[in-house]
Amino acid sequence: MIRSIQAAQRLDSRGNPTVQVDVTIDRGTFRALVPSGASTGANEAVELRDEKPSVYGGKGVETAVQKVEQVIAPVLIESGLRVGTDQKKIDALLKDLDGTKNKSNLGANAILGVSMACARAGAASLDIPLYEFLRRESGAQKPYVMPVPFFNVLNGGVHSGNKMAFQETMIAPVGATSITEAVRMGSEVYQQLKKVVVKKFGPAAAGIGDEGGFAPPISQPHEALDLLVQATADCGYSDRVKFAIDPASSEFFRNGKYNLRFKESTSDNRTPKQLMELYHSLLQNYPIILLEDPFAENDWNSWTEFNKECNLELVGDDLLVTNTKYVQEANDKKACDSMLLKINQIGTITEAISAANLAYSFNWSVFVSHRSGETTDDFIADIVTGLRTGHLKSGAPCRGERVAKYNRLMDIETELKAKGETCLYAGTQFRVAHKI
Ligand code: 2PG
Ligand code: MG
Repeated sequence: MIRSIQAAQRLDSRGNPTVQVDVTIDRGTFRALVPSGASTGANEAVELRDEKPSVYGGKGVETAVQKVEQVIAPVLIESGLRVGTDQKKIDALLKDLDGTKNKSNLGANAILGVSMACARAGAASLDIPLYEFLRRESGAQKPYVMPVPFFNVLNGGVHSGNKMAFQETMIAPVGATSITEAVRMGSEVYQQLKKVVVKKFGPAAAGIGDEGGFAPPISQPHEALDLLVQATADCGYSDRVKFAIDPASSEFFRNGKYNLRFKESTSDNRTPKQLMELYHSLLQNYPIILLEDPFAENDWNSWTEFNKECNLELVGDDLLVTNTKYVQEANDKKACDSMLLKINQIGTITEAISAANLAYSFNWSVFVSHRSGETTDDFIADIVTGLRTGHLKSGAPCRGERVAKYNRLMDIETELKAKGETCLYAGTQFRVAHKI
């Protein structure tokens, strides 16, 4: 029985307001905090903001807070639905109560906070960890497979102030043997990268972007990758650490062209064909294993064409927005072979799980993701474990809201091993961890 639901306006990692929800059952009170993106897809569920310019620059979420307390709480409590056994019904009720396609009525931030807090309360009511609750919700099989962490150590795009158009350049310790070792390797490369960056650009270049990665004065993707080659080699990890890129290209796609200097007053416009050639040359010269949003959310033809030519993991973020409708469309068009899973893109845990299961049914991979505006809530660490997606990205191994997820994953690994549960590490199998 849900006794009460309370919400409050709190801050995210960028200092903007976000929604916090507390769900109280007999066992106690269970909390969730909602993340928020900057490079958002046009088809994402709608985040309700107050739009009062004089308060928090228009970014307040008091309306969403009120929707939780005044609209959602009375109906959900009155429904008699139980956390633990009724998560799917709770999420369906939230969706119906909103009544719109994109959750613009109650706000995906209000709805997601309730959905997450109910899942947490549900796990507690069954006396099981959240990852086990989510595993049961999704129907994933055991054994547990710990994910490869993809650390975004160089920040560009709309996440930093440098000239780099590409948003994220990541390192992935696929050659580790556990999440704990993977975090150590990621952290060592990150610390070494700082030295490489400072040596090359001076101490001021050690400043970091929204996701905790460095943002040195570079503008070309090969410059970012060269820094990573150097730092991983210095650490002796050249064979065990691979790279990944999320250009977040919807941000710089205008009139059919990709402007690689969109953060400057000049432009460097590339046709989709030219951008494809750039990717091919990067893939040839660097150990890149994953490419996310290489093309814009409405440039479907380029996705399909590129997907024919390459066999690295091609992840749809803005393209799919964790929504079964677009996952289906992308499969029909053979546009990509992996779905990025961001819970706030769709707004309920059940719908996010459905999108992941649909992706699996197409033999795709699923890559779990944080948002650039994060909180200390570590929910996604349990999702990646429960759904056995084999990999996640949660930014650099730096800043509290980023490391909260990596720390939680190490806790889960320790806990599973202590219980004598089989607990594998996805390693080079990260794309097919759900089938191991
Ligand atoms: C992305 C994300 C997370 P944002 O594009 O994948 O890294 O950024 O949350 O700003 O959409
Ligand atoms: Mg992305």
